Amino acid sequence: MPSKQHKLIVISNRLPFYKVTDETGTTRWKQATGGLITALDPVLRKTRGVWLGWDGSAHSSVTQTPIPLIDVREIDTHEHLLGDEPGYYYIGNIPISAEEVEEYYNRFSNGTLWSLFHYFFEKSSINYASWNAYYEVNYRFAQHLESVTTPDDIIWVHDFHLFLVPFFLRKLRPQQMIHFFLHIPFPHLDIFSIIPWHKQILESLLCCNTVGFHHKQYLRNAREAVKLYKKEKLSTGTVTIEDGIDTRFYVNPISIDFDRFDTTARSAEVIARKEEIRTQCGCPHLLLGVDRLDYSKGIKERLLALEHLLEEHQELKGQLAYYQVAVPSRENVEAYQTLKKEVDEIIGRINGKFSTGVWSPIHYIYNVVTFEELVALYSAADIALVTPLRDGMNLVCKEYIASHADNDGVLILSKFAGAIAEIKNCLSINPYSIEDMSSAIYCALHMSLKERNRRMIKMRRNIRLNNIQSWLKNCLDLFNIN
Ligand code: ADQ
Repeated sequence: MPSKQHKLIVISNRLPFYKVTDETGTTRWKQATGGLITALDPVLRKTRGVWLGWDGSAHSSVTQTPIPLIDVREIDTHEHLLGDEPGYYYIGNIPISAEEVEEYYNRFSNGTLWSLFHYFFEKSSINYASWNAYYEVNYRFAQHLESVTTPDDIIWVHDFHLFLVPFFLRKLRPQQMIHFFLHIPFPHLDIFSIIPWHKQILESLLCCNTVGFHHKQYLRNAREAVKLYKKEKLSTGTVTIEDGIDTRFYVNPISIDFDRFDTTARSAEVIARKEEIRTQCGCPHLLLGVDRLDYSKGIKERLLALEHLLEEHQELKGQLAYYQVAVPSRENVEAYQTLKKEVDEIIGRINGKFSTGVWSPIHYIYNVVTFEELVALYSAADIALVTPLRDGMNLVCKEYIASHADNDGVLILSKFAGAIAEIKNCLSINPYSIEDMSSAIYCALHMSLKERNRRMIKMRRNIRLNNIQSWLKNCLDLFNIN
């Protein structure tokens, strides 16, 4: 754990709490969840650290006065989503205006960077006004960081929304320890260099003491980009980077709180709910997909694979049900609105084509589900379909494994998910091939119990060992603050 004089300061686009306004107009904070929050909440509580980020709402004023730091005990919702961890930390809410929400968040972060870094360059728009807003907001984040930290603190910047924060902060604090972790893929140079501002992004990464990636290929791609960038710098002399910073690139795949999923899956309530789901499903085989509704997750292609399977194997009609749980995501971005419409249409078409009076192949849950419900769904599912077209890591496949305390279940996993490097006993597929996915599902449906157990036991051993706690420890060891 960080020592007293080296306080850990986390900065990410979103805070671990968000604001909701109820029917009476009263606004209150709610605890958000997710892998990063699970990992960092306990360490920040123990060390009285600080988490800076945005609350997700459009602010009427973004003036540069110091932001107040809020003690999380004051806003504790007593929901205990993360358990009963003692201690406390502070959050600082960085204001973003309505126009910046559109330009910095919707357009540049999600419309340009997310799409390009996931190899969807046809969905990516290059827009100078959005870049300017991204630049401004990143600058503001760095200024707030400076105002609430000391040069002895350890700053940990997370993800693509904040690529430029290290650059601005290094200018303000030449001696500061600055670390960065990228949660999405770092693409090949051919893709990365499409961004007119790719040199600024690299320059900023090279202002960090360490930069972490989920997969060795992302690290290789980043190194290639740096190599080219440094050569360009030497030949043109136009780019300046901070001298004297030795930036260490490393690979440390993020994971999940294995014990939390495992313990919940063994609880009487969740076992009862699992049985209920199986009864409601009414078929011998339950298949499951859990995703943010994002085009990178390959949901459309997966549905088409199921359609293909049912067309090829008429005998499977009435024998399987596919549950698609989708959490609404980035609903103000056009590509996501289009995707939602397409998914609705495909599901309607497939159900229309195959349903009988008593059976429908696809069940669609377009909502956030509680943690216990999620674990019950995972443990009820015979097969998990995790088929992203591209994914930095993907936590869903690890959550599915951790929820199978019965050592049963088959994981079908895309070869384009970062998680594929660690999970060897899945059925690996090409998510662009409908036939490949369809045959993998067929194979999973016919896999013997012995083979399912053999594979699941190995996968569980791996994820139990390589969990969120070990991910965090590896990072903190690198920062020399354990
Ligand atoms: P995401 O793209 O959000 O994360 P992922 O890693 O799959 O993708 O995490 C999604 C999370 O949302 C999972 O924890 C899952 O349980 C939860 N979830 C999904 N649907 C839900 C629903 N309907 N209800 C409740 N919870 C739901 C980014 C990168 C990933 C990387 C992570 C962490 O894109 O590649 O793994 O960060 O670094």
